[in-house]
This record gives sequence, structure tokens and C-alpha cells, in this order.
Amino acid sequence: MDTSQILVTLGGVGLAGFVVWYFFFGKRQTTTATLTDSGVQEVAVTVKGGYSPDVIEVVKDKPVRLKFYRDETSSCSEELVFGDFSIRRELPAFETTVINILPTKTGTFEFTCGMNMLRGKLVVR
Ligand SMILES: [Cu+2]
Repeated sequence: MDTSQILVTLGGVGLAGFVVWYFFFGKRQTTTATLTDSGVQEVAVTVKGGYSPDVIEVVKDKPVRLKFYRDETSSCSEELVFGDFSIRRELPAFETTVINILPTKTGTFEFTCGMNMLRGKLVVR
């Protein structure tokens, strides 16, 4: 192997490593809810081929307002399911749908699309 072959090999290994890192760690986007003056923990979530952010941190016993803006017409994301809170909602395309939750337990609660394909988490501390 000469130098250029070594460089190409190293480059390839680096790229593969990046792809693996991106797939497992890069996609997750964590946000901590902002506490408004009225004591509501608010987070804006963009829905487009997934949820962004997809990990939302809130604290227990304070109302949570999730504002889902669906930035696509793909039928996959037309429904939002928050099983632990018995919520199933239509998300109209290019509109913001507000979901109010009062977390009374700590833990991690998943929300998904109607087909269970897109996933996000509400982490209550
Ligand atoms: Cu779906």
C-alpha cells in the first residue's frame, strides 16, 4: 500500500464511523422545555419525516404544552399517538397542533405516529 491508498482507506473508515455515529447518536435531538411566565413548559416540535426535537425533557407536576408543527403532507405523520396519556390526534399539514399534558409521574413516555414508525420521547424528571 502506498500513502494515497492508506489515506483513502483511512478516509473510508472515518466516513463509515461517522455514518454509524450519525445513525445511532446524531439523529437524537434533545431539548429541555422552556418555562413560560404562566408556569407552562413549552416546546415547539417540527414534524417532518420524524420529530425534531425527538427527546423532550420536562419536569414533573407542571403543565406541558407541545406545539407540533407538521411541515409535510406525508401520510405517515398525520396522526400523533401519546399512548401513556391516552392521546391520539390528527396533525393537519402545515399547521400547529397544541397538545397539553400534565405529567404527574417521572419516566420516559414515547410518542409515535399512528403507524408506530416515527418516534419521540418525553422525559419527565
Ligand atoms: Cu407513520
